[in-house]
Amino acid sequence: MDGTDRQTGGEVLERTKQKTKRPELYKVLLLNDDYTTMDFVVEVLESIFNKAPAEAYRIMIAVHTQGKGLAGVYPYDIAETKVETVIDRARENGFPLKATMEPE
Ligand code: TYC
Repeated sequence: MDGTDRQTGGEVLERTKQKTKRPELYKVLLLNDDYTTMDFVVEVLESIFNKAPAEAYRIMIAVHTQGKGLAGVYPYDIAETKVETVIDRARENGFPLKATMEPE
């Protein structure tokens, strides 16, 4: 489907734009590793994902024990920027912390 298919309806030929919509919202996930400090992950969750301290700690422990965890849900462009910001901040501080995004 290329979005230009003719659709017949009686005498009338219409060319209907087919919109390929990507999902509205994406989950941003943090991944566990053995080297990033717990304090740094809590700081990331507070400063980049606007979590309150207790919630940031809860998410960090969930990632630590379960391998990955939900940091937030955002429209595509914002999710992408959050992932980049996490990775940039981690690298600046010498940590291998990873973040990924997936459709909600
Ligand atoms: N596992 C890390 C440690 O024991 C802590 C950690 C938590 C690292 C969450 C990454 O996304 C992460 N220091």
